[in-house]
Amino acid sequence: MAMLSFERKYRVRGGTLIGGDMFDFWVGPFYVGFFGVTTIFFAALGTVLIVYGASQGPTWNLWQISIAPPDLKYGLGPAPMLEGGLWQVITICAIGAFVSWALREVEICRKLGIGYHVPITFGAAILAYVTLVVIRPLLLGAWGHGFPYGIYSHLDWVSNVAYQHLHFMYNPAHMVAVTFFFTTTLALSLHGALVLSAVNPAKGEKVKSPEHEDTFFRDAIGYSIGTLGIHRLGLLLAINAGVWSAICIVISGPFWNRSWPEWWDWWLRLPIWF
Ligand code: UQ2
Repeated sequence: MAMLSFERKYRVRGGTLIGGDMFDFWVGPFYVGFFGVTTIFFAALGTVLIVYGASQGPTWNLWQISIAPPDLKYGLGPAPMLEGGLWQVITICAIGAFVSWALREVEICRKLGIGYHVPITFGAAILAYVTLVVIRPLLLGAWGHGFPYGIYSHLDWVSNVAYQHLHFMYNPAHMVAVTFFFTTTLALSLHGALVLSAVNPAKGEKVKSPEHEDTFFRDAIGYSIGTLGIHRLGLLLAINAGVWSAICIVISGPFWNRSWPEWWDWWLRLPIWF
């Protein structure tokens, strides 16, 4: 790997959160650390359990394999392995692996003396998942409210939950989340296109500088957010996409159990109409 000789300079000791020097080593290009070990452990165990669950199921069709959560009758208690218990253990493994990965990112940030922006932002994605399979089921009183681990089955779950609220897209937090997802793609496409345009000048010309990038947008729309600004904006948009996703699903059921179109009755009830 070509970068290795260069990276060796940044392979600094320390910055670990747990275990001191014990796990402070690399395997090839990869930093391990205590949380590298726990990531491997949870990811491997979770994967084995998914394959075991599939082997006990009715199909090997990749699209149809599904590890379902327990029946609602088990409430917040443990379920027998083949009746949702596997889903419960796999969920623990998934959260263990995701959080381990985030903490391994934190250790790498500490080694390099850089900010924690990457693990914090990954944390927004973890929050959205944990909201779906832990926080909302806890609030509703049964693990059976989590979503099944399968390609088609999780899509069916989304469809069913949406119809339970008649029109899920009338959920105002869902509207905000979708808007953040779309704006994230807009910002990244603008940014990616702008950077590539600057580094791909006409044949024989030198690569262009950020002043050219600023000038393009000042000419086009009278405003440039700047080279640092576009990354701040991207981070803000992406984190909000994850956080509003979590908000829109956690309020659906626990805090609003009628149809989402009905929520807008406050608008029709405004005294300005009569
Ligand atoms: C910019 C800039 C960049 C960029 C982009 C812009 C030189 C390389 C894409 C333009 C972005 C603007 C005007 C904000 C758009 C707002 C939303 C909500 C999408 O000015 O500085 O740096 O990549």
